[in-house]
Amino acid sequence: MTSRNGSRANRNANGKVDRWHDTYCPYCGVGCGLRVGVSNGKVAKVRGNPDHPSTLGDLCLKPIHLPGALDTPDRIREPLMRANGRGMGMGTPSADTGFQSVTWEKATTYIAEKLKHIIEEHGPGAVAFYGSGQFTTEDYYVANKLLKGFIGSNNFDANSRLCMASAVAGYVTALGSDGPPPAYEDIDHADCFFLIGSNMADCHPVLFNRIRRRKKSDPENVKIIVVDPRETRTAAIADLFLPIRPGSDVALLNGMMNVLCSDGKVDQAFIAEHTSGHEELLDTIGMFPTEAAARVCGIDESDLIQAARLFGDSHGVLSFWSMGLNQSVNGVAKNQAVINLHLATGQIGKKGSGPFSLTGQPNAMGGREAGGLSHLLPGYRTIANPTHRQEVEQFWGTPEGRIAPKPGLAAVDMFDAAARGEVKAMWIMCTNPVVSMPNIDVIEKAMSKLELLVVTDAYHPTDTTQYAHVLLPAAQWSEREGVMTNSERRITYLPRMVEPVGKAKPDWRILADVAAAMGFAHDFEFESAEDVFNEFTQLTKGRVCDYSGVSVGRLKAEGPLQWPVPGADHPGTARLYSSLHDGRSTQPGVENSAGDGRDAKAAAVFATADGKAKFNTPEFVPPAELPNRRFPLLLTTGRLRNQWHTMTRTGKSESLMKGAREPFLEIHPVDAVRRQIEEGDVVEIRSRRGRVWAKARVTEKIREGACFMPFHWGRLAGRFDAANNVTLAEVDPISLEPELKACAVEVRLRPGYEAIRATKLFQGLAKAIKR
Ligand SMILES: Nc1nc2c(c(=O)[nH]1)N[C@H]1C(S)=C(S)[C@@H](COP(=O)(O)OP(=O)(O)OC[C@H]3O[C@@H](n4cnc5c(=O)[nH]c(N)nc54)[C@H](O)[C@@H]3O)O[C@H]1N2
Ligand SMILES: Nc1nc2c(c(=O)[nH]1)N[C@H]1C(S)=C(S)[C@@H](COP(=O)(O)OP(=O)(O)OC[C@H]3O[C@@H](n4cnc5c(=O)[nH]c(N)nc54)[C@H](O)[C@@H]3O)O[C@H]1N2
Ligand code: SF4
Ligand SMILES: [Mo]
Repeated sequence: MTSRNGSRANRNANGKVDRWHDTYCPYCGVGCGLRVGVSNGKVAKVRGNPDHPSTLGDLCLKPIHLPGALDTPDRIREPLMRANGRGMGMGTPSADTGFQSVTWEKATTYIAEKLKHIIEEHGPGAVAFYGSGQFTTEDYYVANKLLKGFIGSNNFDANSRLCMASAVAGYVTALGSDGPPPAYEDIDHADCFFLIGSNMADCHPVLFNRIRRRKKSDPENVKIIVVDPRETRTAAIADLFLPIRPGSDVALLNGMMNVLCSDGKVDQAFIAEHTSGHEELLDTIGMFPTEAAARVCGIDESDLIQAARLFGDSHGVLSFWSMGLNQSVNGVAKNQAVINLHLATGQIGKKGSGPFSLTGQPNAMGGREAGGLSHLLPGYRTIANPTHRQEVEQFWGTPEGRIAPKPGLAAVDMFDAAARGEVKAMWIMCTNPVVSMPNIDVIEKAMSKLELLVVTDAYHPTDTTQYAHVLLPAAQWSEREGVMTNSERRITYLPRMVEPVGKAKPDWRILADVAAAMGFAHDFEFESAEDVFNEFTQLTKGRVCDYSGVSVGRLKAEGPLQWPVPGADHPGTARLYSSLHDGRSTQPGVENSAGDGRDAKAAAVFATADGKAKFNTPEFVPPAELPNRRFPLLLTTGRLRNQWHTMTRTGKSESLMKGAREPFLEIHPVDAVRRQIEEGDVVEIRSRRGRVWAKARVTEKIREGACFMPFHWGRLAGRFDAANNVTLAEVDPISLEPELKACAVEVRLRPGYEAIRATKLFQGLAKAIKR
């Protein structure tokens, strides 16, 4: 009864829905398949799509509330420009409406002329684009093609820099290529889950439910280890919970490796045939006796040893991780240290096993494949590689040498350069950096320094749109078609289900129009998103992330496909590196050794020079800012179950807002008592960079010495509501991902709050006496 081609007539009794479409969730990287009911030209109902192979109809609360958030009064309906061409200065009131509506033609011409002028005067390096893992693959592709291939600036970066960059670097340095090896179906086969730095229960709920079902199906034999400084809802299902000190993961992981080695729980044959660097690793690991490692982590040595034994004794271990590892100055090493555990035990490429880094955003994965960071080119190519640059230049038909040989600016550096006046023009699309970047003071400074700030968003005002000189209306989810790829490498087509509000257009289309206005019309002649996708897939042919067998037609007819899909009749690939275990090398992008006279089992499987995965020697580096007498607590930041990032959509739902209407701080009772802080008090959290106010939640679920705050609120909500007022922009030296999970703070009652508390106390007493 269901056709997968995006639409079907409604045959059930629900008279209100005119038609149903199969699509994909615009929120997290689980990438659930949705079935969406449209009524009178509006999205009316959101359900799970039981035919989507990744999630089989499961979904969480967030997308169910999308209908009320899509066509709201604060949607941008037309292109807007400042009357005087200037943006707001710092500290200008937020509800400013000094915008005039203009035609698309006027906005596009203005942007193109202004960009050309800035490039002539200051060179292409003065231009930067900042995009998003919520882009479609087509948006990513066109933005990168324009900036890197035609303007000649590599300054395209995305919010994925704050998110996945450490995972990308971890995979590349260990396996020779990016790309998470396992699939979701491995959950049903694993007997050990190692969840580290990930609050899956709140942030990847549908996958978490699948793990929970697996545990329930065999509670005795399936073991779950959770590593997090906070006792989250994820920790509630753990057999072993390790509440480590923020930032101490490498010590833990190296300590576990030590146990595996000394217990003889490693797979010697696998190590010998398929890996390099194990000897060097052993030398470093020797420096992590379990006792010292446990001390660094602030946990019992016996717990560390038990974690290693659960890992080493299992048949299939799946590790899941996300921001607790990635957002750290030690982020790449943390990724490498997890992958090492899998290489040492041969727990990769086989059913029920593997190192699985979770993507945060719905298309963070597609962005990686489209080359959506400042050091990447499409098809898992890199800027630094001259052959890769040449291949892409030839394909794009752009002059040789047009792609600049050096990686562009990564997010933190990009905004710093703008604040210094070096980057003159910035185009921000599909992200809200004035809330989500660390140390907002610097970001605000950058915003007000720019000569040209173009922002494309669906809503206004946001913390970022209020600074724009030119504000462009984006057609958002449901109003534009495109392709996205989820955490398990599965590619889903999203149909356009309703008309865009007002004059809104898809991001890729706006970019292509500006490209044409700059004089590149011939190279951006895309009629549809499908045209863009078809061009992109050709650039992946023969690469590890091979999409060459994928077409929009196929996705509509057959449903979602998992890359690599190296041919039009190839069914897609559940698991990377599976040939490790069956003696055949079928990994695309890598030599197949069949017939070359070598032992098939020792075939080159990984995309490294010698075909072997590499043990790196991750070194423990403590957080950039350690507690001291002035700032004695370590603040970590993160997410809430019912909110999405800067709340431009989830914040519009009354039921999603329930339970968390204002910023709060989780603090341990011992730390609270020391500061005379009680449950519900409004506190001020100060760091070297700024301050933020929040309601205290006194709880033993956070480690003593640490505290936690969600980062969803920005300054538009209240000047002192933004967690990123206090965070620091120190980055991992390899991935350039900022340390959003640890900064030194002090907490006290908010100045002036004591009087309020006294009054409250008095009123309470008065009430009690009356009764
Ligand atoms: N509801 C909801 N879901 C989301 C999102 C959302 O905004 N809301 N956003 C999506 C996106 S883009 C992302 S990136 C993912 C993020 O998904 P997660 O990474 O699961 O979410 P976070 O809350 O950022 O952080 C995860 C955990 O890391 C822990 N942590 C902090 N410091 C450390 C440390 O040093 N070591 C370890 N081991 N753990 C530490 C925190 O206590 C927290 O529980 O979620 C996605 N899903
Ligand atoms: N302190 C702290 N800070 C963090 C993190 C943390 O854990 N702690 N996590 C970081 C991470 S992992 C991430 S991913 C970021 C996320 O941070 P952001 O990307 O800044 O957050 P979003 O609210 O998702 O921003 C998306 C914006 O795009 C708009 N939008 C929606 N659909 C479309 C569309 O189709 N086109 C266009 N052009 N716009 C659209 C939305 O209205 C919204 O304004 O935050 C980072 N910041
Ligand atoms: S788990 Fe993620 S992808 Fe699935 S419905 Fe929830 S937010 Fe959407
Ligand atoms: Mo993210």
